[in-house]
Amino acid sequence: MSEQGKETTRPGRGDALLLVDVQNDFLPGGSLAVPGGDAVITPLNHCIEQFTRAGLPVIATRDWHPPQHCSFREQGGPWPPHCIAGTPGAACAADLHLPPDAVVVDKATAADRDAYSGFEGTELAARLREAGVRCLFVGGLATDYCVLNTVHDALKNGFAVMLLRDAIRAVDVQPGDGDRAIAEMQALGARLVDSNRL
Ligand code: VGL
Ligand code: ZN
Repeated sequence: MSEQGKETTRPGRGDALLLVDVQNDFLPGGSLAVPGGDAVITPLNHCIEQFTRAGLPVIATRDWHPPQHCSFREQGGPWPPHCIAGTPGAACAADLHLPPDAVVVDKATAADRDAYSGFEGTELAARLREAGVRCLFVGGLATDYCVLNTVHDALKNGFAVMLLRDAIRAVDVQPGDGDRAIAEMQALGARLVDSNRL
């Protein structure tokens, strides 16, 4: 596990990089664009390079909804249609340098249930344990929804969390939602790290 406050926070054995929902629909021009969402890509590419160089796992979650998903407004949910499985909007950002051996975990795939957490209804926890992962470096979209819920469940499942503070962006439906989510994740035990420390 890496320590905060050192000159660098070099990832090592037991660490993995978790990229949350860096998908076209959450980027500028997408159907549920997160303000400034594209700003996560450069810092995440730096992290990918560091983890890949060290031979450490890189995992990407995807929001992966059926066309009539319950979270869509037409179905009475809060969101415009987004991340419909197999569509260009659901694809990971083309300029995110996902390594070919990255593990991709799809979530919220059932029409009648939403899942903001990458751990909900997936094999993520089991896959991480099998790989000997103890600490997750987490970045992506959106701070106040899928990042928050994924970090919550990571900690609940016994993983340490390093939150990549410059590599997350919030929807901010209410102003301050993103900042409150960061404070909540810290209170739960996540530690903040800047990607340029890696
Ligand atoms: C997300 C809203 C709806 C997210 C997913 O990835 O944070 N937000 N679906
Ligand atoms: Zn969604």
